[in-house]
Amino acid sequence: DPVRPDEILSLAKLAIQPAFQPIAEVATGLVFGYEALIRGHDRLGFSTPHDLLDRAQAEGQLLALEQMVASRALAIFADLPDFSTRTLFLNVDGRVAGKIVAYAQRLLASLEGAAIPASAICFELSERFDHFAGADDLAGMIRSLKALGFKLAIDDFGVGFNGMKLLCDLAVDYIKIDRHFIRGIETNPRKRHVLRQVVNSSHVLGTRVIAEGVETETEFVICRDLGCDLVQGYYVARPTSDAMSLRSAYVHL
Ligand code: G
Ligand code: G
Ligand code: MN
Ligand code: NA
Repeated sequence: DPVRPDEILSLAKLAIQPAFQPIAEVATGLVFGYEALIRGHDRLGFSTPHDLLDRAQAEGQLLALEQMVASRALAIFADLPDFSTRTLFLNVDGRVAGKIVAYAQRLLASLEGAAIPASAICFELSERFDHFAGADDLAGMIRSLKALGFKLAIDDFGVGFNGMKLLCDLAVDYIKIDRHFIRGIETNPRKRHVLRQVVNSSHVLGTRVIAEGVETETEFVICRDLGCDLVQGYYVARPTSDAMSLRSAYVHL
């Protein structure tokens, strides 16, 4: 259902400026894409992402907020050099699961204007919220989004409720391994075993693996050696709103 003008007006009191965090290809150090992360403040000051999302939800404006983040993010993305070779990762809250397909269809129009193909956009669906599994027809929703040309990722993989089920049931393009599995991986062989198996299963299924929250060189090396395709985290780059620092094609790995 369409966003009402008064919803947009109310959200306009918030200054929303997404930060971008690069996601790098392990094999090359090439910047594969960016995750857009909501950042915002109003006259009361800065709010955390969860606070912003919860407040929007309480006011019935969560979808409108997601759309606002997406449109700001698209504008930043389309301004980057070589954006046409990169992917923009957009988080979508599980609480708006039932409206995602309509949202994605509206997004197509903005994408056309910016000459960005749908295949350059990857929606991150968090495993953390079981709302996605509660959506009437999750597999149908994923198929619809894929039919429109979009990419899909399961976010926070491993700490939610449905990760294995989602991996089995759905053809997603990426899983994003939650940073819980990366933290301390150098001293925890159990984490290394689990990550190795998840990577192997994913690859057999045609899904690429993004390791999140990679903070140290040691963590990076282990993720690389265990076959992760892509890495994201402070070791690679911090989220930033400074467009200049997003202009380089490579990160140092
Ligand atoms: O950068 P960080 O602290 O910003 O993000 C905190 C959490 O908020 C993460 O789980 C991230 O996925 C989520 N998040 C960040 N931006 C958005 C957004 O635009 N929409 C949704 N639904 N979640 C977001
Ligand atoms: O849930 P999601 O994966 O979307 O979370 C993204 C969040 O992770 C953002 O809050 C971002 O700021 C944060 N983040 C990104 N890289 C790192 C990292 O290396 N370590 C930690 N602790 N958080 C990170
Ligand atoms: Mn995410
Ligand atoms: Na995550």
